[in-house]
Amino acid sequence: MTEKNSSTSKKNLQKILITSALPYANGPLHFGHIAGAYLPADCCARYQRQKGNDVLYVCGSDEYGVAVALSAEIAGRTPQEHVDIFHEINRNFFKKLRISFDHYSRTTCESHKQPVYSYFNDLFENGFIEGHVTDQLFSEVDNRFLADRYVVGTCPKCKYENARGDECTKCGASYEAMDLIDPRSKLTNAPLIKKETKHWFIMLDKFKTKLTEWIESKNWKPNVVNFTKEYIKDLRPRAITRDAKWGLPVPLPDAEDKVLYVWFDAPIGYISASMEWAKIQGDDDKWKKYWCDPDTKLIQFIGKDNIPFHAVIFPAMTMGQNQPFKLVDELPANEFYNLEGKQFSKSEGWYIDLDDFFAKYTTDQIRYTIAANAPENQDSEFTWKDFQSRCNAELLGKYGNLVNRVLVFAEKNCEGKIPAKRELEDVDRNFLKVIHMLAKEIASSYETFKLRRASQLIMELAQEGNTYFNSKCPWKDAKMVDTFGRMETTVHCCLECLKILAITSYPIIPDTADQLWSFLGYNSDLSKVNWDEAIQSSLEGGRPLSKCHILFKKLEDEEIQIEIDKLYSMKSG
Ligand code: B3M
Ligand code: ZN
Repeated sequence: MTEKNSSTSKKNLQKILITSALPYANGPLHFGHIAGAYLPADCCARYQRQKGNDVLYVCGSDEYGVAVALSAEIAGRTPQEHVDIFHEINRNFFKKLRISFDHYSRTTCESHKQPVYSYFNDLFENGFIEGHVTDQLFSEVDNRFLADRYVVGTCPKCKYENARGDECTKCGASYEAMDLIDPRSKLTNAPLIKKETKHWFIMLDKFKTKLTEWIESKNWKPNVVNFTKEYIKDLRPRAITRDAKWGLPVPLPDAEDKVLYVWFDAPIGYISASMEWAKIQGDDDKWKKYWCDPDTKLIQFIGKDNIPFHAVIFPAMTMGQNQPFKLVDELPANEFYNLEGKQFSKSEGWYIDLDDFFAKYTTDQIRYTIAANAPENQDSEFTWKDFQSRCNAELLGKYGNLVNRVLVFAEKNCEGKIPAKRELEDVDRNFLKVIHMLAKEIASSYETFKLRRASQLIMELAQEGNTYFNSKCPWKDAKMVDTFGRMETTVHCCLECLKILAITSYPIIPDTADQLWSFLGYNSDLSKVNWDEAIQSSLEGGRPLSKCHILFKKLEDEEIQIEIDKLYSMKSG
């Protein structure tokens, strides 16, 4: 099989820069995060690499900010100790899920400072950052200013009483802590007073016209575009500094004890991660090839709560600084992915123990379940029953079943080799046409970030194979000399279907696809096989197949019931 750096695939090589939101290194991640910004991005990266495109996929831990400092304080650790722990835990979780970052960095790394300060200094010199003395919330008990997550109070919008200092978990409003009604300290519950302090603001209002024009050209999901347009209507200066210790110091003389707001430095983390990647590649400037070329396509995967920062604030910051950096081209923001009707929450005992999960189930089982039910246009959820039926009825019943019956049959009746394709009947021609059409449709689903659709089509592909195999009854043809050739044609066409199945399912279930690829007797690395070339090239009759084994095991009702009982007992415990 031809590999991706052959001459044909080099022609329309597109540079694609993919990012996933940088997760805070202040707690373990769960499948809800994976469904929002990681699995969809990983499938996109894998697919685009298969298409022969030049992909750079970066991410990293978001390590500064008040949320991190607060949870470190609660855990009795220094912020650095705290992020060291969760950076490692989350990195391993991504590995387990086979998220194929080209680089996973962290915002406390050395290479992060320079681009952040260069953004800040440019914006400052260009008149887009201004300092103003304002009232901020001060705790007399603790003798310190408290910001963002250190503050709780009543939401100015929906009047929810336990709203966070920077956003309301109930109605989703985002605001400044000063806007809260009856602000209190999250740590001591003490009431807070207003006290004057100097802060620096990014003058977002100055970008209004430019942002409005820019957003017009975007063909994003309606909810993303509508949210963004609304947000742009009411753009006001926004504080980008905090009275805090944990964070990057504000690079100005009169800014002692002040650090940059985490949402100022975090998105620049996409750039610094790329810089760090380039260094590791031994070519310090290689990142510019992606970030500074207008022909690069920048695709940023995020959860819906991050839309304002990626659709408005970071683009404004980028417009106001001096480097020719790319603005986001595609922003596939996903909705939330819950657990049996409620948000995942470790503290409330509403979660899935991951060590336990991976001791029993495979990465592909969860990847497929999430993809098939991805929160693309509305919130969706993981339920144990859905997991069971995706694994049993789809992965095992359709995909695994086809793989197993075709390969076992070929082993027995075709000496374990790919049989030659003999004379085609209408039914064969039709089958080949349908499966090649499905391959095209799957490609366009990946192209447009529709994982639900891709998963569904993959199962249709497998089902077409099962139906065709049944309808041709190759076991009957194998018994007679004059129909033996007909049986060989059937098996050949089924193997063609399996080849397409391996290639097209690889972005979602890479481990399974790899195995299927090797069952088909290939020793090439499927991740490096060119999508179009491999789909178009015909199978060579006579080439040996490898021994196959069972791809998926059945999940029994009893074991799923145990999981459900455990979830509810953890909750009540
Ligand atoms: N750390 C927020 C979040 O996890 C965040 C994203 C940063 S992306 C630059 O919701
Ligand atoms: Zn609210």
